[in-house]
Amino acid sequence: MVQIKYLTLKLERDNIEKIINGDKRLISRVITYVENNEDNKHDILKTLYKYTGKAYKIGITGPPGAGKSTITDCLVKLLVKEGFKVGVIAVDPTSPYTGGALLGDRVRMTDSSLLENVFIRSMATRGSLGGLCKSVNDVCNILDASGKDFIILETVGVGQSELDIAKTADTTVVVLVPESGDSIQAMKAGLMEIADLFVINKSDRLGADEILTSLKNMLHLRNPGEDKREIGVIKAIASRNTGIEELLAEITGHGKYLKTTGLFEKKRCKQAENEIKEIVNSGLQKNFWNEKNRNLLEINLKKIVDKETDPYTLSEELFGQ
Ligand SMILES: Nc1nc2c(ncn2[C@@H]2O[C@H](COP(=O)(O)OP(=O)(O)O)[C@@H](O)[C@H]2O)c(=O)[nH]1
Ligand SMILES: [Mg+2]
Repeated sequence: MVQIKYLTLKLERDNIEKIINGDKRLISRVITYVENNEDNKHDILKTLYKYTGKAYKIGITGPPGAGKSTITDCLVKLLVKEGFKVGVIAVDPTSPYTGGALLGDRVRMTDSSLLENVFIRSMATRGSLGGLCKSVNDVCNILDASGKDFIILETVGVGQSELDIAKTADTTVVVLVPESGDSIQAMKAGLMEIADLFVINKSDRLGADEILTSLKNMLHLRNPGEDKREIGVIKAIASRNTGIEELLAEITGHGKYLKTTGLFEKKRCKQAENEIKEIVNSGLQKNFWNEKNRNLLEINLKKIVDKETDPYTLSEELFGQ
């Protein structure tokens, strides 16, 4: 309670300005506060929302071990070198980021400029996916309000969650490796649909050209939808910092394409729609499973197993019908 009071009070005064100017300690505290599902967290998010909208959001997804974190690491360094402020949200428990320290120093840059201009947050993939999407959106908004030019979202591409999280990004990069060759044919349509750009990482290994060809063939068969642009496929060796400048050029190119065709605004509207649905869904869940309904469920479980009642009737009772 003390913390709530402190934050709300401070937010009304000068701390808003500190967050907007990128005060790391305060940003960390606000994120933790929001992640912990504190009751008045929406007050904070409401206040910060009007400062959002400036950050360009890059989603990086793909199978575990494909090199997403290594690519993120290189990309962050390149962006900072070009004078940008960057936020990273890693929705992957195995991501090697700790307290702002990035992986090995592959690009010459003083640590202080990284420390000053980069904010990294790892998020646990705790339990429910729905809740996770909302938290990612919340953290994105906080980082956006804090003046980041780019936000990189790293998600491990294994299920529905990263497809949902990809909806948050302006440009979604799907990372594959030569070993993914066989699975490309079987690749979920979903992953194909969310990709604005492909990276064949670990091109130092055998099979990179083969996967490049089969991917391009597949992309020709793809239903282009509204986005008529040809999808870029880039080869990279992230562990040697190779292909990263090309990747950034493709991302920037995609962003420009979206803006000149009017698709960007549409995308942002779609993102807002998804965001609102996530907030409403999480609110419904929270309100619905109140003590009364949890008890009603509890006392009826045995009756369902004994066939004295059934799940359908019980759901109707829960809905108060
Ligand atoms: N041979 C090779 N190894 C790489 C390359 N990029 C990353 N790696 C290595 O692959 C492993 C997994 O990388 P990581 O970035 O953690 O993958 P993530 O799980 O997708 O985030 C690490 O040991 C990296 O050093 C590359 O281009 N070539
Ligand atoms: Mg990773």
